[in-house]
Amino acid sequence: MSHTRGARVAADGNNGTSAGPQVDVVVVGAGFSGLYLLHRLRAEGFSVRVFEAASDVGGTWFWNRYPGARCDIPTTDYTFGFDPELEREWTWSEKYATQPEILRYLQFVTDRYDLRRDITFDARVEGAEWDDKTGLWAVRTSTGETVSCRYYVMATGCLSVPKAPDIEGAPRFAGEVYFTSRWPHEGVDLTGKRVAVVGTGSSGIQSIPLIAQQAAQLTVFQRTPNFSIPAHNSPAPADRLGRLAADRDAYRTAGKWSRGGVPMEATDILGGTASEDVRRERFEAAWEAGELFAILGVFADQGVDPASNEIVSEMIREKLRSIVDDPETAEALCPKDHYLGTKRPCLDSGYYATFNLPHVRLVDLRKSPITTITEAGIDTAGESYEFDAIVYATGFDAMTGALVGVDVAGRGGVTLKEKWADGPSTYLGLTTAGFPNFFALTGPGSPSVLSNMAVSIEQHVDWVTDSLVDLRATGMTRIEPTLLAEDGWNQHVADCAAITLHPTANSWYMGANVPGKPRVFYPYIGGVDNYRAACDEVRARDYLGFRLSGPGGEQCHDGVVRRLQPDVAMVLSAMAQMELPPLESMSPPEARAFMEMSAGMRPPGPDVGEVVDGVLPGPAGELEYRLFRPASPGPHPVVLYFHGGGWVLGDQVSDEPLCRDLCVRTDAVVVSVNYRHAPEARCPAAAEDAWAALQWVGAHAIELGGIPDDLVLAGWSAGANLVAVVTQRARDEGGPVVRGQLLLTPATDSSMDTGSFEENADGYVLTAPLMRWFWDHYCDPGQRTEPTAAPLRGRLDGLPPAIVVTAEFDPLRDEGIAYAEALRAAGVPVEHLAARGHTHTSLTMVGVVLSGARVREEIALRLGALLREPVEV
Ligand code: NA7
Repeated sequence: MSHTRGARVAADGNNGTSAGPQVDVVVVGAGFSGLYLLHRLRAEGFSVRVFEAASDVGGTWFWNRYPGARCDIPTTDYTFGFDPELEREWTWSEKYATQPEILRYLQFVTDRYDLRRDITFDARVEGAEWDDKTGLWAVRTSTGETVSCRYYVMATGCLSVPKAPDIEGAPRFAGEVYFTSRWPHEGVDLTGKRVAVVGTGSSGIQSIPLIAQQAAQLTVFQRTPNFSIPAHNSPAPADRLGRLAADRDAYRTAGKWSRGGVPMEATDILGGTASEDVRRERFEAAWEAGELFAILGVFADQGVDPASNEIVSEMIREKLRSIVDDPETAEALCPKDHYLGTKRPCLDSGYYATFNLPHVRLVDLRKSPITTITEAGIDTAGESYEFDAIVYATGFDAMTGALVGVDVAGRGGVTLKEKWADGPSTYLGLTTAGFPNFFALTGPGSPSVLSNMAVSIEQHVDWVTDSLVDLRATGMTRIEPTLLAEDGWNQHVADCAAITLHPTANSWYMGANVPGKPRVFYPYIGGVDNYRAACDEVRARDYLGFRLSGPGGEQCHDGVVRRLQPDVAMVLSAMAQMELPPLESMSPPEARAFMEMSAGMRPPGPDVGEVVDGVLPGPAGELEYRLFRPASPGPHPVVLYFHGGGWVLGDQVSDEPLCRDLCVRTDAVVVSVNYRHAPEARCPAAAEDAWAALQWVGAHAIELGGIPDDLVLAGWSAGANLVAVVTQRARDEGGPVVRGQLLLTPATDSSMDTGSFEENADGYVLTAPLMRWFWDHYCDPGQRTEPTAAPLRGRLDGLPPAIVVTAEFDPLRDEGIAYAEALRAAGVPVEHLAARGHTHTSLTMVGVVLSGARVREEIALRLGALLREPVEV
């Protein structure tokens, strides 16, 4: 292999005259990502050609030359970090550099690493075809050249294809027309002109104050008001510069392992529970910082909790109202139709104050939509306007526009456009099945636009380059993800988005700005840190989810890199960091005290109408209960609930957040009754108590505010075991009436030898040793096979309908499934809900594991149907 630095000949020694490639790698685009990729690949001895449609390097920063164009990540971070020497040689003049300075920087980088000689400018890549026989790509350019290569990388950026103006009559306008994204290089003089700006995204918001300085009249056409905060531009921020100077590596590492690619101190303060003073203080600090990640991180929960988000949103609106003189204009500028952050917020320099100028006017298109563009200007429903120039700041076909815009044909001639017709599908946001040896940098399914692009780009480039080096070292020449891995990643990307407020917005993150574009959440919102960890893990697990082949052989470690729900993973990792002692290493009283202490730190669960504590008679003394009543007028159906805790831990309040959640979602009275615990009272004491509770609650439904005979039993874990046991007994003893049973991750058998028991023996809170500890305390070995302990071994016909919920990562999963199947076989109506990516405990973590809410909603729907369905009694 030729590893000559900068060689034009492919690494397998071929010059393109025989069956081999002309170059190892073709890269499309010479922006931040294409430049760094070229540098790294070349340093590793690969031959590379870069094609760039523009006449020079720069990508986004070549094209977007509108007045006021700046980066919106501080230059301390929006910069290459791969070479300390480079960092020493370049000093940014401002906190947020202007487009000309960023372009100069990229030109400087290009020259410093002598990159130009491998870049062909003014050459647009129009098509790329994979040949499965030769294992090569043929890349066609607008200059008529076709180049064969082993690997094809699109470094085409996320916001590079301007959205076509989708406004009726646009071509008719006879005056000057400008697009912020294609601003003339020689600049534009708008002095003395009547100018319209259409669009108030980042480009509009950055350019409007400067256009206003020139124009005689400026009319801003706003469809959606956007959140914007002042950039407070200045020299680069002293605190960040100081940290960089003190320890550059540590600072850069912190950026790489941060959520957004910029070192930030994460907060755990929640909007709802913070005091007014704390809220104000945190907001003002973020406003003063003038940084996107600061305003998006005022509270830990503002991206997921509407109420928390609204606190920050309203504070921004207050600021805006205090800046804009005319109250009607101020109100029209106030964003109210989307949550802060669900459309990319802007950083501005004097945007809102611009509307105080006498020659600047805002037209609210929500009130008065554009009907047509005319030869002379713009007609809205209410008025006709005449202009000398129209500036469109109407955005981009983001994330996928540039990728599907090229005719990329993979195996069997299927194009990327065809494959992605219903939305992008990728593995790690970098690769896609059916397109071997193809990589997209900052593609959909990667953090890209939600992150500091500079950091994300370096991570992508390093991952791709390192992979190509690995392939070469092992004699592999093909890499392609498997469908299993890709589907798993798509699911993970969707799971991450689903717990946030993002899917609620009509944003370009959702493809909503381009008519007909599939509505999915395009970027990966799980964080730069988690993304990097996933990519690293794929390599560390020897290319998990990829099929590799070549002269060196073939390999495929198929699998899914992220299977846990993202918030479940976060909780598990936080718990792992606490290095808590295992419960089974404690005595039962110690374990109970520990559980009680942890319960004190969790969110309380939703508000209910009323909470009533009481006692009921049990076989060995009183049993305490706590009743949760809905706010709606009663009487209500009744859910008799038994808590989890392995028959050893817990009481009537230990599952309170879950009980409140059930109460609110089902609009039923939930009565959570305590029972005697082991080892003090061993099996069947708990089941005897549960039976007594059922009889008493059944007989006292009216006093409790319930509807007689409208009762279901519900329980979690050991509590679900008790539900199954007493439901069987109620059948045998002819009452009380039980309309249904909800078994949430139930313990149904004592064998402890199922596949799920083995697979999930460790690491998911309920471990195999803990489960053994529970059984040992609860039940003598001789009794464990009795139906009073192991209801799976009981008679199952004639039981009321069941809702069985199992969690994927739960030792008890298979015994839950077995119970559901056995019930079904016995003729009992069963709804089985398999909670994907959940653990034994995560579904009960109300307000913490947000992904559990979807499952609880499903449960409530089914429970509600059982409760309200008229049945023969
Ligand atoms: P954006 O953020 O997509 O903004 C485009 C703006 O143009 C936005 O206000 C749109 O309103 C508006 N728009 C788009 N089409 C129309 C029509 N037909 N009529 C009226 N208004 C329209 O693009 P930018 O270039 O500003 O910013 C892109 C990113 O670049 C930015 O997030 C930073 O990351 C850098 P809408 O919101 O769709 O109602």
